Amino acid sequence: MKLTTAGESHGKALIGVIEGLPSNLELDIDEIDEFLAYRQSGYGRGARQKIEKDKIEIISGVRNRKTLGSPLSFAVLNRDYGNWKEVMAPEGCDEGKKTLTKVRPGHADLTGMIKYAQTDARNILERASARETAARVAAGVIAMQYLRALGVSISGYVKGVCGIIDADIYPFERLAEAKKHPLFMLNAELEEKAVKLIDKLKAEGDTAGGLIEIRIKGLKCGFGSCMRYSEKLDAILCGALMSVQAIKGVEVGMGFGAANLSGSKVHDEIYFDGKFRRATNNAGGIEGGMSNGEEIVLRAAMKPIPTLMRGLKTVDYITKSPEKAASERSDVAAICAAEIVLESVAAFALADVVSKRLGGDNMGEVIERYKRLQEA
Ligand code: EPS
Repeated sequence: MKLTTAGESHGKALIGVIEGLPSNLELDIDEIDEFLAYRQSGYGRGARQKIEKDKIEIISGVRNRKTLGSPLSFAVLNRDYGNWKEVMAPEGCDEGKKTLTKVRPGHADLTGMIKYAQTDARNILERASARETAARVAAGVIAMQYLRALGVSISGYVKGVCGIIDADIYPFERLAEAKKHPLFMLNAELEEKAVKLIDKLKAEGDTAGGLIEIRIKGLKCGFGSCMRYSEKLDAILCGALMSVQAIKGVEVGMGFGAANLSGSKVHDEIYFDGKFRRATNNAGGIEGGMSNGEEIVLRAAMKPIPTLMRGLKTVDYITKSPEKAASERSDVAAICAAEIVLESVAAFALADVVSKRLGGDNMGEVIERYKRLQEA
């Protein structure tokens, strides 16, 4: 399964093309729109989200809400394009308006300008922008629906905001509740603190990042490979999470914590009760690069948004003089958006792994082949 995305943040639309979907997958289009709305939500988002009302428009590959097995293409229109047409229109526009040369530390601006030989960071930031993730969410929800047909579910929540960390461990069934909360956190007291912190950072013209946990339940053992490094499930899933804007660290299960403990405190002891099971899940559901049948647990660290209203020190790319970095409007925190995006990219990456192992031209075939696999 392959996804190509296209589209600029203030261009006409975000576009996605998915290749490799089997036929007869029943799509819940309302759910796709629901996730697109979740991606726009969350405390700390900026004014742009009041303009956009993201919705998927499926263009091909689906008839009467069922996939045809042909490439599925879709668009998520940018409402803001109406306000940006005169500086963004592919058919001709005034490039001199809305230029950005006071490059923002932490953003793609400076390196992108050098690499792509541009004198206006707009030609970089329009694509580097996290608005691109709307297309990845739309595709990711389709992947979730493919996985759900096999009994595999994905969920997640925000575990921390700018140092306010929820150390509790929650059962999978509770995670969905998080989306009803302003910061997708499950501990109301910590969330209230985080909301106050975001208010403070906003007043100071500053921004926040955070920590997100993604979990996958119901995946049978043996997805991934211990034979070919390029097919290791942990590497594939972590690569997918790291491909999301602003993600700077990822871990599986106990992750970085495992480096500080001895083997007897890390490795999950095995028992048999009709199925092979582990007494704990420090491995996060992946051993030897393969799913082991336990829940998959992934965590990702998001850096603070690099557009600060107070502007960090930088230089102007053209004049080379010291300046404050550019800022027009910005999110203070986009941690909830990131949570939705991470669920989506994990789903898409996993659907690709599953479809490579199972093949299948239609959903009936895929489901039948999955059923035949040993549980654990
Ligand atoms: C972004 C800057 C902001 C965000 C945007 C990502 O956009 P604008 O410059 O138009 O205010 O709101 O994210 C989205 C538009 C979105 O839908 O996620 C950036 O610089 O990455």
